[in-house]
Formats: sequence, C-alpha cells, structure tokens
Amino acid sequence: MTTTQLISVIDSEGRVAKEEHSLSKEELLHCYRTMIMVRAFDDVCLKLQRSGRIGFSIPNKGVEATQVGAASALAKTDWIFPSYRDFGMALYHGVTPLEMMHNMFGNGADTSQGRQMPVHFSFLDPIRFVSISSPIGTHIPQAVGAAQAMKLRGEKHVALASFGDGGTSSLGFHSGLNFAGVWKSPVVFLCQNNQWAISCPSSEQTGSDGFAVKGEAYGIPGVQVDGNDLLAVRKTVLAAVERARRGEGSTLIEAVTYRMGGHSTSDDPTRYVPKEELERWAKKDPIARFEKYLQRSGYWTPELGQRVMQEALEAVSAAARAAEQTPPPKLESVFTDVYRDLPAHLRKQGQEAFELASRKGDASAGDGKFPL
Ligand SMILES: Cc1ncc(C[n+]2csc(CCOP(=O)(O)OP(=O)(O)O)c2C)c(N)n1
Ligand SMILES: [Mg+2]
Repeated sequence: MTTTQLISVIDSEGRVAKEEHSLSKEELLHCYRTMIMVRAFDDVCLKLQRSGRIGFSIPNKGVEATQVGAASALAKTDWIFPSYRDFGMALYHGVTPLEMMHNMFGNGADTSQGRQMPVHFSFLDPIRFVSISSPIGTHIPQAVGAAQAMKLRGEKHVALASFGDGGTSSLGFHSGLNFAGVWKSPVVFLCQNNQWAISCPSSEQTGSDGFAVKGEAYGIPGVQVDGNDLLAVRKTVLAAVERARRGEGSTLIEAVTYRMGGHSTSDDPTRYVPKEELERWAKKDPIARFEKYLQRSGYWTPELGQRVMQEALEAVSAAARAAEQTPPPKLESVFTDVYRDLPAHLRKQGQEAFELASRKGDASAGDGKFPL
C-alpha cells in the first residue's frame, strides 16, 4: 500500500514529539559531521572547478539529510547503487575525503584510475559503493540484479538504489521496479525528489501525484518522507531495509527535498529556479534543522558548529592538495583492469604505445601536447 502522508520526525523548530530512534549522542554527531563534510566538500570542489584545477563537480546543498539518513540505515555489507549526488553515503561509512579527491583529479590513486568523470566514485571498502553511472537510471535494474543474486545465494544483504525525480522517467526505473515487484527482491528504491532535473521542475516530470504512488503499479509499497529530516529518512529507510531482509520485498521511498544549488558546476540555476522558491526551501535547510534538534538535546552549540565546519574545510583542502600532487595513472593502466587475459590485438597496441612513449615521452598533465 502506498502511504501519501509525509513522514516527519523533527519539526521546523527542532522538536521531536517522542524519541523515535536509538542513536547515541556520538552517532547523532557522526551524522551531523558527515552532513557538514558533504557541504565542505562541495565548497572546496566549487573553488577547485572555478580555478580550473578540476573539470566538474556536483553540489549537494539541501539534500544532505536524505543521503546521510539513508546511509545510516544500511550495514557495511549492504550495497549502494548511488546517483551522482550521493557521496555523503560513502562519507558516512568511512570513505575519506582524500579517497574522493583522488577521483576528482582522476589521478593514479583513484579507484577507477581516472577512467571515470569526477564525482563518479566507486568503493568496495569500507562500503560497497558501486561506480556511479552517468546515464540516468541504468543502475536501477543493476541494483535489482545484485539484490536478486544475494537472495539466491541466501545472503541477507540489501541493495539501495538511489536516483532523482528525473530518474523515474528512465526505462531503468520501470524495468527495475517491475522485476523487483515480481521477484520480491531485497531492494530499497530511494527516489530523491529534489524538485528539479537540471532545469525541468518535478511538476513537469510526471502526471502522477508525486513519485511514491508509482510503486503501486509494480506491487511495491510506496511511501513519502520528509527528505530534509534526517531522523525521518533514517526511520523510513530502516523500515524498508528490515522489510527487505525479512524477505518481504522492495519499497519505493520518495524523499521530498530540495536542490539548493545548481545541477552541476556547469549550469546557472538563477536562469530557471524562481528566487522565491529557493528562499522558501532555504528556510527548511536540513542541516539547520538538525542543529536545532541537537541543540535541544544539549549536544550542539554555535561554537561546536563553527569548529566542525572549520575542521571539515581543512580536511577537504588538505585532501585536495594531496590529490593534486598525486601522479596521474600510468600509461599501462590503459590496458589493465578490463580483461583478465589481455587479447592479442590489445597486447600489440600496448607494445606500440609503450615503445612510442619510450621514444617521445609520456603525456604530462597540462602540457596540452599529445606525444605523437
Ligand atoms: C539517459 C540519460 N538521459 C539524460 C541525461 C542528462 N541528464 C543528466 S542529469 C539529468 C537530470 C536528472 O535529474 P534527477 O534524476 O532529478 O536527479 P538530480 O540531478 O536532480 O539529482 C539529466 C536529464 C543522462 N545523463 N542520461
Ligand atoms: Mg531531481
């Protein structure tokens, strides 16, 4: 059954009607620090991009509570099939800013050896964070396939597929939910309705009343949660995860939130986002709301907030400096990691490339010349 009533726990003043979670002070502060780290990472990446040191980044301002609340409901043995706006999930589980910065610079320490775009992270440890896909929605059936494989093996792990309101218009969304509904796969579908798909408002994305109702057609319960309320997201995702682990199948969660920045560093949202709309949502900032809640609980002061942000900015800036100085992937990496046994024609191409590089030198970043 689809629930159309928005689930929330923390009100706009930081009040909680009754304590609905079992998180310790340290766990709550870990959620808080992670959200601040996401914001600091955004901030530093914007400066790196504007100064021409990285090519691209994706801002997360406004959606931090959805990412971190959802991640907090997962075990490290679960699998995350993320969208490009989800790196807070990796940070929550212990991926470091430096590991992420290696990807932003596409250097030799990057897990994908510079083959992916910036922000397209992949990690196996400490969380199973599957490589982010640029094509919208392709990871949704992949998550279902992985979940189904785990089910067939008798594992009790869950896959979380996270995507945007725009992602619900992809073929992958429909085929993924259809398979999951038929098979009762242990998947949590997290639709982050941040109101925009680049410049397309969610009101023009669908004719249905929100996105949670879409589960109904596939036999999957849908539920709407306040995505700017970390505790509500955690509670809702936890219920879906437990349901999946019990073998009862998937849940479609629509987290209602707001993208307070641009789509990426490549666009100018002031060209299409109404100013009043942004101002309305800025008052619902998920971090400010969580701070009010923490303050009421006696765990937060403005001084602590400033210190946490300062430490996060320093950590991310240090990571950026270290990643920028890390050498690029080696030429031979072009020929590794794809085939277990390299086919003969690629071996030949590799030999030619190495021979050429030994005569003419390797291409170095920024020299603008190709060594041929
Ligand atoms: C198959 C496909 N079509 C179009 C695009 C171009 N594109 C990149 S992001 C995006 C918008 C996605 O919006 P949404 O799913 O709401 O995610 P958000 O960016 O809001 O987090 C589009 C259309 C793409 N990457 N892949
Ligand atoms: Mg969106």
